[in-house]
Amino acid sequence: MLERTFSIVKPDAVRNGFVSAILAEIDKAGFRIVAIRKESITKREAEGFYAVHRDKPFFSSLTDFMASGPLFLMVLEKENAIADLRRLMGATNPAHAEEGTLRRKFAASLQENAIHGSDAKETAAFEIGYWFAGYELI
Ligand code: FUP
Repeated sequence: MLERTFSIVKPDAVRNGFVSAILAEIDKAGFRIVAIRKESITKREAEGFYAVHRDKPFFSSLTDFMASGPLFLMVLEKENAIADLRRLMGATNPAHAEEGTLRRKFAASLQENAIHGSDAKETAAFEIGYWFAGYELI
C-alpha cells in the first residue's frame, strides 16, 4: 500500500548546492514527489515543527539553524515510504551514517544533517499537515 512521508532538504544542503543531487537520489529510489515548496521558515515555525524536542539542549540552536536560510519542504510517496526514506537518509549523525546514505554523502554535522524524514506514521501525518494544505497533496 502506498504511504506518504514528510521530508525537508535542510538549509545546509541548500547552501552547499546539493538540492538536485538529493532530489535525484530520492527519485531513483522510487519516491513520487507529491508536493514540494521552497521556503525560508521563521524560528517560530521551526519551534512548532520540532515541538517534541522543546526540552532538549539543542532545541534553540536547531531552530535557529532551520530558520537560517531557504529549505525545501516535501511530501514523498511510495510503498513503505517512511522506513525507506529513513534508510536512504542514514543515521542522524553523519559520522555514524552508513556508506551510500544521503547524510553520509551530503551532511556536514549532527545538527546540519542535510535532510529530515518523518520517523513514524503519526509524525508523518502531523508533519504533512503542519506544512501543507489538503489541496496541495493531490
Ligand atoms: P532525526 O529523526 O534523525 O532527524 O533525528 P532527531 O529527531 O533525533 O533530531 C532532530 C534533529 O535535531 C536532527 F536532525 C538534528 C538535530 N539534533 C541536534 O542538533 N543535536 C542532537 O544531539 C540531536 C539532534
